[in-house]
Amino acid sequence: MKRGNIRLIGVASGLGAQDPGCEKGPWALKHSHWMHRLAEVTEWSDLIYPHDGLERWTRLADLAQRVGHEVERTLFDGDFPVVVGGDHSCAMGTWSGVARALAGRGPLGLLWIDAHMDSHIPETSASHAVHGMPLAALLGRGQPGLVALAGKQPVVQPEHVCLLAVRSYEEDESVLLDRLQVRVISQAEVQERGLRATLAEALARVTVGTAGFGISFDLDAIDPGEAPGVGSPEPAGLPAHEFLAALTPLLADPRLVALEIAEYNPEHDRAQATLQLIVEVLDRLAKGRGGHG
Ligand SMILES: [Mn+2]
Repeated sequence: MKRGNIRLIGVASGLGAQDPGCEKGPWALKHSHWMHRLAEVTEWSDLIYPHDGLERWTRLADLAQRVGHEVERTLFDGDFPVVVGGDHSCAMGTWSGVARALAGRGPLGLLWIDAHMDSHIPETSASHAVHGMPLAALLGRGQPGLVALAGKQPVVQPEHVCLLAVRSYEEDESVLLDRLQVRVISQAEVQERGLRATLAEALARVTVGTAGFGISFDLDAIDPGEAPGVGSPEPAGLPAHEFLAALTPLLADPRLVALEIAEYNPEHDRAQATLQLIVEVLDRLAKGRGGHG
């Protein structure tokens, strides 16, 4: 059976971030010459922009709804969705769309690769930046308009979620994830046990008892020396090369249903290092899924 194309869904929004520069990320990727080698195995949806003139929560909820519909339609067409942010608040749309598409087949597993926990609720967030909240919303916690995006809630069950490479968070986030019993693999634990062992555990977590799993990859998980093009860099992250090698089998895993790559900020990139990292991930995804990228 022919496997579907990879459809890139660019979310050109920095509405959820304090530094809105990542709104330029999808456009920069789409028009980069590095994408030429993937032209035969990928196709782009029209970039999704936030609507003007509405109140911020409403704009974010509307944006997430449109992202979710595009993701759902992509899966319905038999293609493989890759959401390219934009700030990480796009995740609320991405994974609610995937969960809807999987409904009836079983729950969604979600591997969240990120320097942060993204598990604030509005009451605990000093910045009120929504890109610090998407995982809490997907777990059914937080601003009602954002939590209800999936149509049913929560989008993911705590036991089917695993965070990896976390090294910067606030107490309230950690308390919430602990209470929900979400598995958090810190960057310190990755360093202690190794990337292969921790990724293997994470994969088990998101595949046991699920109908498929997704990967939400915040580029700030990678060491900022190698991926400087992000909005909220955190020192001492994952080494890019080793991470790519360890991630490659997951990108080829038939249980993988969608991928998200968030927080690419071309204004902070150096020598297009972050851009090239994204292209490398997409290339490995295309090869893993039987394309010829
Ligand atoms: Mn994030």
